[in-house]
Amino acid sequence: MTHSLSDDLFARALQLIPGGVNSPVRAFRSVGGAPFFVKAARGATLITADDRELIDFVCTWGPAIHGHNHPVIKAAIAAALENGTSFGTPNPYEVEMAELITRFVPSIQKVRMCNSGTEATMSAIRLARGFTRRDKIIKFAGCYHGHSDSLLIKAGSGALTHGHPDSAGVPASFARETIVLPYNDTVALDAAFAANPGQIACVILEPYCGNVGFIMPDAGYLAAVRAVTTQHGALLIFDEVMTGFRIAKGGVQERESIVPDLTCLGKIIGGGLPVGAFGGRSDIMDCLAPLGPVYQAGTLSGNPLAMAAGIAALRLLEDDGSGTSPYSRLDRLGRQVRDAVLAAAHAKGLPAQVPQCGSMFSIFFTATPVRDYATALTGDAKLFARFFHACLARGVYLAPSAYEAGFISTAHDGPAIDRACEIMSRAIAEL
Ligand code: KE4
Repeated sequence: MTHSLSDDLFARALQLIPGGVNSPVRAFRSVGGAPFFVKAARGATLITADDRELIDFVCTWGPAIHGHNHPVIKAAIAAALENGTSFGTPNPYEVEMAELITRFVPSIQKVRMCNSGTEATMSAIRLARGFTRRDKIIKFAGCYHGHSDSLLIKAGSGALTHGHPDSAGVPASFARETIVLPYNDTVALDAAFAANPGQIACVILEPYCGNVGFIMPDAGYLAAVRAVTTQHGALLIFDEVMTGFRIAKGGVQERESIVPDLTCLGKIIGGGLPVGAFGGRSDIMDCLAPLGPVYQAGTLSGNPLAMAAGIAALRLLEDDGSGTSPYSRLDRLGRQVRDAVLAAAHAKGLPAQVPQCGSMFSIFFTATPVRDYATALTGDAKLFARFFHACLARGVYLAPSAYEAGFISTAHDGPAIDRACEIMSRAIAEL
């Protein structure tokens, strides 16, 4: 076994950083083995500390929709850097970002920037509780909204009862306020509202799930969630941290013609730098300090470098100089991956589901159609781990978990997608 620079770096990291990583999923715990370290990235490619080039289907978990280190985004950051890194005051970039977000996503009448998706969803929940003066919230099994206490909760026994902590350190009193239900189940949702009349502040969901693998809603499900929240005076929060500007310029809410009350954003709007945002109806957003009683703040919120990068990324979604919409190209690339994997699995006699929409996809080795957390678990995670490493050995990096989504960038268009599909097909054939 050759000794690698990544091995050396990981050994040093393990001494000083819990698990050797600054975010758990990077540790490869669910697929086994040790993570590689990346020293550079460009286009569809990661360059590891040992100079291996990998075709990347993680895209830094979503932000790199234009590929890594896009020259236009890089130039925007460099230009902003000439004037400093952070002012702690309002700056022109924040206004331009707010104008772009509210134009791309019309349900967002006002928006507040923050520094991560976790901050965005945590703040949106607090705002919903403050606006409705209710304490309970509903989330769905398999949906991940970052690591704030109220959202690290899984279904208690009998999903209608209160949740219990999904992490040590979350007080039971917090968990009791979070109801966890099955996704794609309108009966459970109606029952939860009936069992908690006048107590539910909001329903938060990933309208297309990207943290349990990729799962799309049944026809009519999102409309049913919208109807029941309106009926009971609860707010509907779309967590589009992952799907925002990726599934469509206006996110899932544009594609599905659903108008949520609040939307959480992140990833793409930072162009690769740390950003989150939440926004929605003005009457709700105006409850935020300094106007209203709901407090929310952030030292680096609206940071000029992050705003400049995000503005460049959003503008490229309108026109990246290719003469065609990035979304039609991204969907073609997504279908190419889906078709290649399904064909290879079929040839091998392996049951597989490859849900895909645009540039998001995932691969479940199961014969069961995957429509929620329970059916996602029917996927053979051990087989996925073998597939993951077979691809990695041949130069393709998939998300290091059977329960994550894959992401494609416009930079994959061309030789990279063809080579990646060939590698994934061969990896399946040799499983
Ligand atoms: P961050 O706090 O990681 O910026 O965002 C949290 C978050 C909120 N909502 C959705 C729908 C998300 O997907 C995320 C974060 N996604 C994970 C990927 N599964 C980030 C990767 C990680 O945790 O390292």
